[in-house]
Order: sequence, then structure tokens, then C-alpha cells
Amino acid sequence: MSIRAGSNERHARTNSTLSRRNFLAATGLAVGAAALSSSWTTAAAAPRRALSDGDRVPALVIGSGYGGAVAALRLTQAGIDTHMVEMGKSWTTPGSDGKVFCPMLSPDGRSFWLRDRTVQPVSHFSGGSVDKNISRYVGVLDAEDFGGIKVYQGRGVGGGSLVNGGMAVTPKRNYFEEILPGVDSNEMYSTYFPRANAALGVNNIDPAWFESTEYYKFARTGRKTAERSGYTTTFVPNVYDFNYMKQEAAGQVTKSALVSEVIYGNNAGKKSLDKTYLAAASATGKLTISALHVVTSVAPAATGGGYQVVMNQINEQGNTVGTKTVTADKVFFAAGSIGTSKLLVAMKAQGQLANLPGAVGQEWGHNGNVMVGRANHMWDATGAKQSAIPVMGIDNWADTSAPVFAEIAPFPAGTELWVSLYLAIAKNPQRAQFQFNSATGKVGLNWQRSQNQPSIDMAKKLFDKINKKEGTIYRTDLFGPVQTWGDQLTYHPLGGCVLGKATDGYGRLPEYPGLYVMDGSLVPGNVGVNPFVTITALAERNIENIIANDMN
Ligand code: FAE
Repeated sequence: MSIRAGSNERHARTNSTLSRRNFLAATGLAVGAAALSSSWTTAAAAPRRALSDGDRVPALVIGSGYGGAVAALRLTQAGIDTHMVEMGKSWTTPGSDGKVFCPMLSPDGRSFWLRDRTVQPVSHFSGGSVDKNISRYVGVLDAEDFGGIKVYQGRGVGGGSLVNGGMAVTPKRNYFEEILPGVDSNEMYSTYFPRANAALGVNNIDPAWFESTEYYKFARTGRKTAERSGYTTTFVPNVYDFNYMKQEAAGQVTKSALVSEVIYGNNAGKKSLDKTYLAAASATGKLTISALHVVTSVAPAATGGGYQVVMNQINEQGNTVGTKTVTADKVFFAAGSIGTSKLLVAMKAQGQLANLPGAVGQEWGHNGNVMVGRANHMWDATGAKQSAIPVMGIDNWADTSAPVFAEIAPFPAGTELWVSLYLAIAKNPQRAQFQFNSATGKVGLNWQRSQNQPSIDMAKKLFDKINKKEGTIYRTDLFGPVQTWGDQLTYHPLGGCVLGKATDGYGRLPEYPGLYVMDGSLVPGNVGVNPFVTITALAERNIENIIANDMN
């Protein structure tokens, strides 16, 4: 869906005077808003008024992922008119196939961000590439290439929540205390993690159904082989609605997770942010979302205080169709670890925000991600039918010689492959920095592929043991023509603007009052589990403090 700025611009200017009643009537949200606490309401119902050139707004949020969605909800609930800017599109309009998101097994332009060919994480099979040509479009999944690593990220209103596996994991408390010693963990574990889990709609699979359904045979096989080698496995909560999934299996509703949908978006079943935090923020009548707008610059306003935010409006082919400058009293950077770090490092280097501290752009890590596949024996099938939503992990974090938390990942190819696939999160201490290149005007990330060797070594210890016990081998055909480890990619970019180092203890950039960081860039490189619950809970903690102290 494209933004028609022209016809909508006047609304942005009058937003602050738009009454809640008019808002609800205009958007058809009245019923959904009333039922919000117990059911799903989509932010699709939010008015798609784009910001206009020359607007002055109280609060502007860059990015609509976890950090941005928390900021938007809590700011709007505090009565503050909030304007969100998102480079991706609003995923609300079905394509010619009647679906908003494209099928996982036959991807089209909707799958990838501005590419002519897919870059699938599992890119090969039996010696050949499984990538496919696609039309260039503002698709939902980006694979941003920094030379040493490809960073997968969600693009669209809802950020990473649109494409992720929904695994909602609260980190181990002792490791959280180790990585963020300045944060009161009592508060986090008694207040903010529970608050985040509740607002995200986290739920657990029914263990009895898990044991019986063909769709989780792959996870049961992964569990059996891990436990036979003495490893502990654990169920992992998720934001995919497991009641809906059960109904899918029973043939009562349209299938989504059970027809392989996940990394190119779920057409049903998943409580992505547009159905939780952003829907609730929209229902206040205080939020506008400008989709297909890319923020390119933030600098102190020349007069009147606040910050000048420059953005390019793009069309669905990614071409710039306009440029706007908006002044905001407060700006919340929530463009993700990569997006926020790139913006801040560029602004510091180019002089717009020259006084930012040296810690900006530092301590980036990929959460120790590495993927691997094992070939099971014929009698250890993984199932032709697999749910695309992972629900189980191998927890070997306590092994200090090789701390690993490995997600037992689905391989939902629609046919029996006997492959057990894993995404390992290892305690890899390696970090990288973002650097501005004055010749190209771009920000790079100096991560080298060799920095992933510690992840490989740790994961290898675990999976070598399983292979030895089972008499099985690694698949060497999944991540390249002959390549065992998927070590050239990450789904979990973290750091670049670390809490208490680049910012104060709550995400403020103290050199520039009114600038805040809200997203995964606050987390120093590794959190030991899938990261979005941590990002959400930290954002909840920080925005509460900011609203209490900075918003008069
Ligand atoms: P994020 O959600 O990335 O949101 C940032 C937003 O800002 C995006 O929508 C961008 O398009 C937008 N943006 C960036 N730059 C600009 C700009 N200049 N102007 C305007 N907008 C901009 O950030 N995590 C889990 O915990 N469990 C999982 O199961 C899981 N699975 C994953 C699977 C995949 C395929 C991927 C890609 C990620 C997965 N993750 C998972 C990671 C998780 O989605 C990620 O940590 C969070 O989305 C990061 O949240 P942020 O708020 O930091």
C-alpha cells in the first residue's frame, strides 16, 4: 500500500486536534478498540496520514519494531501526539493471490527488500542454489550485506515482528546481570519482563498436543537425539497463537504456520506488533504512522528548539518520490541495532550530532548466531508436515566451555528430508564497530567472518557429541555448495549504542536532550537467547522513566 501524501497531508497537521471519537469513527476502530485487551486489533486500522514537509510534532519515533512500538504505545497513552516513521510498507493490502504476504515456498517480490533474487538463509540443497528470481519490491525481509555478514531484518510496520519466528524468551537472569550490570534486575524480572510478555501476547504450546501432532515431529526428533546425548531441552514460549495453530491442524481455519509461513510474513496466527502494541497505540487516537519514509538525517533545529528530521518518501519500487523535513521536540531512535547505529554514526561523522560520545557505533554483536543441519537416519524422520514456528531449544548454556542455546528449527519444505536444523546462539565474545566511510557516504560494519569461529567451535562441541552418539553426520549442502556451518548470517543484530555507555542508564543521549535510543542497539552484542523480549522489556523500563522525567 503506498502513501498518498498529497491527499492526506492536511490531516497530519490537524492531528493534534483530532478527537478520539472522530478518529474511531473515521477508522472503524470503535469495536476493535473496545475489545482490544482480549482480542487482536490490527494497526492496519490506523490512519495512514503521512507527515508533511514543515510539520512540527511533539514526538517522532524512527522505526516501528519492538523499541518503537513500546515507545509509541506508552507515549500515546500519556496523551502525547506521536508520529512514527517507517521505511517499510504497511502490510495490510492483499496481493493478486488474495494474501498479504507471499508463500514461503514460492516467494515473489513481497519476500525480500529491493532484490532481484532471494537470499534464503538455507540457500542450497543437494549441491544447488534454492534461491529464486523475484521482482524488485519493498518486500518484508531484508538481508543487509556488510561484507563479513548478512543481517536479516524485518521491513514494514511492525519491524522484525513481521518476519521472526515469534520465539519469546526471557533471558537467564545471571547472564542478563552480566551483560547489563547497571540495570536493576529485580525491577526487570518483577515488572518489565512480565509487562512485556503480557503486552506481546506470549503463550505456550499445549504439551499434550505437541506430543501428538505430526507438525512437531521434527522437534520431537530433535529433542530425542539431544537428550540421548545428555543434553537438556526446554519448551520455548511464542507469540504465535497456539490455539489458532491447533485449529489450523484441525482444518477449521486458514493455515499459516502449518503451511510454512514465517520469514516472509504470517498471513494469520501470529501476534505481530501491528496486532498488539501498535494496534493499542493506534486506538488512543494519538498515533500516526508514515510508512515508506526513510529517515536520512537528524540534527538540532536552527531555531525554536527540538530536532530537524529529514526523510525520503519512497514508492513500492524503492525510488525516492519526495523529501520532507519535520521538526520534533523529542526523537526516539528505534530503527533497530543496524538502522539506529547507522544513523547515529553518520550524524556524528558528518557533524549534525558531532558531540555524540565515542561509544556510539561500538559493541555490535550478532548474538553468537550460527546455523547447522544434521542428517538423521531413515528411522528418525522429521516429518513432511512441519510447523514453521519453533517451540523447543537445547539449553547447554551452563557448560562454561561451550555455552550454547540451540533452537530446534523447522525445515518446512513440504516433504520428508530427515534433516534436523538448528539455530545456535553461542556466547561468542567477538564484537564489531560501525564506521562512516567519507568516500561513499555510507556506514559500514567491520565484522569479519572469522569472528564467528567461536560460535562454530561452541556449537560444534554440542553437535559433534550428538552425531557421535547417533552415528550421524552434518549436512554440508545447506549453506553453500559444500559448507557445514551457516556462519555468514545473523537474525539477531544487537548493540551499537549500548545502554549506560553510548546512552545514559535509560537510553537518553545526554549530549542532545530530547534524543533517545529505544531498540536492540542498547543491548551489548549478545543476550544468550532470542532477543525481542529483552528489547521490549528494556524499552518498557526506559520509556517509563523518560515519560516520568522528561515529558512535561
Ligand atoms: P526492528 O524490529 O528491526 O525494527 C526496526 C524498524 O526500523 C524496522 O521496521 C525498519 O524497517 C525500520 N527502519 C530502519 N531504518 C530506518 C530509517 N532510516 N527510517 C525509517 N525506518 C527505519 O528493531 N527474535 C526473537 O526474539 N525470537 C525469534 O524467534 C526471532 N526470529 C527471527 C527471525 C528472523 C527471520 C529475523 C529477521 C529476526 C528474528 N528475531 C527473533 C530477531 C528480532 O526480530 C529482532 O531482534 C527485533 O525485531 C529487533 O527489534 P528492534 O526494535 O531493535
